[in-house]
Amino acid sequence: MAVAGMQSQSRIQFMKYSYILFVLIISSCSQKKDKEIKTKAEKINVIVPKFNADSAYSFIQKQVDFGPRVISSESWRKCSRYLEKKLLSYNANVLVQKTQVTTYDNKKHELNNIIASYLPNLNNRIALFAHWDSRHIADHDTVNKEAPILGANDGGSGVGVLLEIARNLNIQTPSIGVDIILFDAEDYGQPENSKYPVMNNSWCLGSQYWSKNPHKKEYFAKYGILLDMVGAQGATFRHEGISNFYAQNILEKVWSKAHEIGYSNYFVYQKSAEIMDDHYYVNSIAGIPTIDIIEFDPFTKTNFNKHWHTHQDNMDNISKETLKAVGETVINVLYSE
Ligand code: AHN
Ligand code: ZN
Repeated sequence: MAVAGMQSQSRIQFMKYSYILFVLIISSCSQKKDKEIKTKAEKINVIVPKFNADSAYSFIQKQVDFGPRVISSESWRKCSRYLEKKLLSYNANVLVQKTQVTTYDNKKHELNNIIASYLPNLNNRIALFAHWDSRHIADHDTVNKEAPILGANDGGSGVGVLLEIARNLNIQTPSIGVDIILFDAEDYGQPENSKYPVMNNSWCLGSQYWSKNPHKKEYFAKYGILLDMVGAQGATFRHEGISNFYAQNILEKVWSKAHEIGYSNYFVYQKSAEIMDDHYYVNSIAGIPTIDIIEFDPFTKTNFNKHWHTHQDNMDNISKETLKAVGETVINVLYSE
């Protein structure tokens, strides 16, 4: 009896231990599974920070409040300092690249390219561009043609979107390096019927300088996105000719992201003419494949925004919905890398 009792006791003990072992194996298996699912989910669902259009709008207001940002002017100087400080406050590495230029009207001007870098030591980088100066004349207006413009959309909007992206880059580190490059003197180009002798390459002086003298030796970015006139109500963007020549795959990448997140009304799959803009020099001199997201208006003669180079390019020309469409698209592209 005693032997038989012991036998049944040890059988019970054996069963007990095998049960514990069984539970342990099962739970460790399911833990492993959980982990696998989590890493997969983390890879698929990258958390994209929220682009705030009110914030982008306020950054445009701030620039416009300085007055026209015409190169070498007092408003221009104040705005340059504001942009530098703002980017520093978002913990970027900030560098102001300064030089002197002679414009088509034979004047000497100062030029400040403002460059903000995130994760500067990474080789895998994306460059985001906009111009921060505003035009010295209103040559497409009917009145006050000689007075400088506020350039809320033309100049202000691209910078506003990029400042809001900088605010987000500071909150959530992306997996690639990002450079935000604000070109100066894009808009001091020679007007039509100018009394001065024709000057080639009179536009985009800041991007020409930077493309020949990048802020860092051997600087390279795998691609670039230029934002120009990205704030007007109902704006549409097409596959601009120069972008399509140098960086068709980047157009595809950006447009498909825009469609994926619901902005097909803004980003139209249609080719448009070549536009001389900062990206031309970034592509042809610096060799960085770069696209231009620039408004295409089918109803104007120039195909630019209806208030282009007029005094109506003020805050009334800015729509938060458009800023959101562009900002969310670009930010989603960045965080999908
Ligand atoms: C042309 O006038 C052909 N390009 C000028 C591009 C531009 C001016 N973007 C903003 N302002
Ligand atoms: Zn312009």
